[in-house]
Amino acid sequence: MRLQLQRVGIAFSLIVLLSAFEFCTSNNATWIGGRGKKTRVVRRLRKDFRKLKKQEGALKLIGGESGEHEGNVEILHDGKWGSICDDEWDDFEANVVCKQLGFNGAIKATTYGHFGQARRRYWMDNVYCDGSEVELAKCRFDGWGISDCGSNEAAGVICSRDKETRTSSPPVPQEKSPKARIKDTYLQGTALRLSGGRVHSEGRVEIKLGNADWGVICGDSWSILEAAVVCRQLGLGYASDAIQTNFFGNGETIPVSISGVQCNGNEGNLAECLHDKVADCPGTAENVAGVVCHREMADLVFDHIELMRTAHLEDRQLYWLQCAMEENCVASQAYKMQRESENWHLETRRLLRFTARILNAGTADFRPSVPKHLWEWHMCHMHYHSMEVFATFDVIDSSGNKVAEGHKASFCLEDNQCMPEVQPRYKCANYGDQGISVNCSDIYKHNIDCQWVDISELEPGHYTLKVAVNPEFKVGEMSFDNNAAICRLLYTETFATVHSCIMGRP
Ligand SMILES: *[C@@H]1O[C@H](CO)[C@@H](O)[C@H](O)[C@H]1NC(C)=O
Ligand SMILES: *[C@@H]1O[C@H](CO)[C@@H](O)[C@H](O)[C@H]1NC(C)=O
Ligand SMILES: [Ca+2]
Repeated sequence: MRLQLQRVGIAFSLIVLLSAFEFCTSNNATWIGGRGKKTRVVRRLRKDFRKLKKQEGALKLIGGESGEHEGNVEILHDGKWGSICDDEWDDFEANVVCKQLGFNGAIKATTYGHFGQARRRYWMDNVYCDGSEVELAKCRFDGWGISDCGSNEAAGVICSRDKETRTSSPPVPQEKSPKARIKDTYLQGTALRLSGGRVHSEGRVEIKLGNADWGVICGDSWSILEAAVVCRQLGLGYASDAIQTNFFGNGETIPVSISGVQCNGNEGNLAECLHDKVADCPGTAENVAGVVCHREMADLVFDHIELMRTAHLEDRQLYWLQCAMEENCVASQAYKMQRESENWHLETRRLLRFTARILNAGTADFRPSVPKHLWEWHMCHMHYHSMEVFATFDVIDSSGNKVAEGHKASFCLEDNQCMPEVQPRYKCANYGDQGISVNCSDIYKHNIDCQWVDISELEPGHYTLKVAVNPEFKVGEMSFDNNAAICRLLYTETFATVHSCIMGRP
């Protein structure tokens, strides 16, 4: 990176120098002869400069089977293409990649060499984007070429197929197809059934709209919230999975009836939910909504009383936060200090610490969304991480903007405290099984690493603190209405209090 910057830097200084020269001497006739030559040099330098700028950080997709919109991601650095490791790779990074390549966004982030093994050395590992970056190289990562990944860990993307129309005028906001309530569009009523499953509590979702034939539902944007409504309506309990697949039979033979179905998750009938007025379903055959329902289900409840009781400030030197930095638990400003200052480890960060206590009040164990063989070993904290985003901590200002960065640390799920007659069963140590048993709590005490929000850049004032577990609804639960604590945060120069918490959705 440094080398590249130098080259860009030199080219840039030369342009400045020559332009200045041109200005000083432009009145002197004897220079006219040399000027043509000089202009050419300037022009060439400018062109080289543009070329350098264009190439460094450029992306391409490799190994996709059904088009240019998918593949493993490769990035150009220092004139050479390299692969990207899939550690910490998720929708945020995939979106930045797809947008940089001119697509509207990502349908999916792929991992474990979905599009084949990495063909080249890894240029980037542990990439972390907050979603606002215009190119992948602007996201945080371990440094060019620093990686501990095997060749089967190539990161990839599947981008939304319609290319953004590139115009010179400022981009027009993408027009979302308008939505309407299903029951308002199909006044003759609707019916629902599952088909193609191995058991009756799973399958692709089929819907009958009025007198029309049975059809399937487009899998785009299909989530556990919509699946929960289907399971409830059919009397099958709770949704443990929302699937976008043709696994439950060949979707091609059945027409897609509706797309863009969107529920709050608490509706009793899918007809209460919204859908696209004009159906639009890219990749129809492999993109059919399915569900898996279960009668017994976990239900995480976040303990907001414990949060209020334990919240406090701590100022800590970066020297003590190196493990935390490795796990992306501090704000980006800290990484900037590390890059720019020799004595970065003497700088202090201000942390808002608190205890997160999460009870499973459901009827089934809460298990991580990622199977054990895919867990990530985190050297710093000496345990495996089983879930990419188990909890989010956000500080929000009065206009609704996130002002302190949430973090992306994963968690190690275990039974820390159980009700009297319940035996704890999940333990992180020794590659133990991870999970939270019914009537047990997983507790992240305020004094452990990463159990904080980095508020060093925050101005004193009144804010909202929002702490949420299972925020992306990756694992099914009985209810998501008790997964978040939404609290008031008063922050002065010297202290912070968290109060007036209410329970809510992530
Ligand atoms: C132009 O440059 C010549 C030689 O470098 C110098 O002798 C002369 O004084 C300059 N004339 C003006 C108008 O700057
Ligand atoms: C969990 O606790 C609730 C209420 O205290 C109780 O009704 C339920 O039977 C318990 N479940 C298990 C599996 O211990
Ligand atoms: Ca819950």
